[in-house]
Amino acid sequence: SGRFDVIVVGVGGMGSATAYHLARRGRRVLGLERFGIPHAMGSSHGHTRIIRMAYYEDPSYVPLIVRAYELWRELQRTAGEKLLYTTGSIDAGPPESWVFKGSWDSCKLHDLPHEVLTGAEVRRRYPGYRLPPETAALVQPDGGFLVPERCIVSYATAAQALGAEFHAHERVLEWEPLHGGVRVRTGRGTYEADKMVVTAGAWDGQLLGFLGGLAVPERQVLAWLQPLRPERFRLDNFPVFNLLVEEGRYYGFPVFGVPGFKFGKYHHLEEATDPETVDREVHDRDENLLRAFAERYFPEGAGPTMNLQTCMFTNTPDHHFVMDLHPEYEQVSFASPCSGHGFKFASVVGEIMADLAEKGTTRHPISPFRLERLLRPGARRAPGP
Ligand code: PYC
Repeated sequence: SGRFDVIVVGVGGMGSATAYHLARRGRRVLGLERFGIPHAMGSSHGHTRIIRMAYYEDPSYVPLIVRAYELWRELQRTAGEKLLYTTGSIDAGPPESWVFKGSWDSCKLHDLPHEVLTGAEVRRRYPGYRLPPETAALVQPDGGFLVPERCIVSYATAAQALGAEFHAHERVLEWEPLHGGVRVRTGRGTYEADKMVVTAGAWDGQLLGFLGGLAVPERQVLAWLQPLRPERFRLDNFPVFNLLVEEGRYYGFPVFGVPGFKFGKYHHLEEATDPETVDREVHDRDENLLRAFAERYFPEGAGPTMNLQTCMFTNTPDHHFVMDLHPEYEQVSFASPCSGHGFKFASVVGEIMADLAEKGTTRHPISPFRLERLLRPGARRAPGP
């Protein structure tokens, strides 16, 4: 047992960053993680995570992603390790689609460098791609990917060097508010702190009852297929993508970390799940759905299967983030139901959560991500078609 300034529950992408920012500000931090640091049971694994500046989901994410890039680059310097790979990003779909137009709007609004190409032009420049010729594609040069496991290790290591304590394989069983603090009981001990930050991803809803129905875990599946033309799926000639086609919305990466081209479909089979019982095996129906996409749009990327993995999204009703103070106990704050597009923001979410824990407010523009909007009727629809 012991007394801390802040207890961070969940040491994945968001929690490791939160612990680091708090430790850097001189706070005594305890990070509690029920699995290992890092682990592959939640939403912060898989070798690569897209980062992109053009933000079709809503341009209000752009100021946050600009700060996230700064913080990732700072972490790279601290860690002495490359964590962020810049490949450029492509956001493509029918010319009137939210993916293409939303991305273009965010570039125009925030004055981001970009180009607009047709599917045919994309194919000439990046020959691994075979998009329908009439596709509209926004190319943004800052896009790329992060190496999530290394980001977590780097934040945790830097936080430890500043005095943060982490306990892995220690599950939080219950917590209670105290006058001026919190008490947290785990499988191994009881701890008290002035503040608590919950960044437990798919487990947020278990720890914070008010998130029930507002942060719904979903099973997700990723495939890595060996490219038949490996020279067309390399870091230097294959931008990460978000692509809306008639089969749905997909995303993908050049070959990195696994000898295969990685991609997935947003909301795969639309399987709401429970993090305790989620099916982490991959079945033929999962692989068949993904392979059919690659065969049509990236046929030279559709060779033998190299890897298949499951992961989880934690979706809010409108698929925008939620990060805020607890509605009843201001000594408790939470983040990370990020609806499948959050990892890239972990660095800045860590800074925001450190602000909320220290002062209850932040200079960052998080008003679109407050809890209150989800409690209002009428604001609940997911974006997109
Ligand atoms: O934000 O580009 C993204 C992304 C891809 C898969 C999940 N999120």
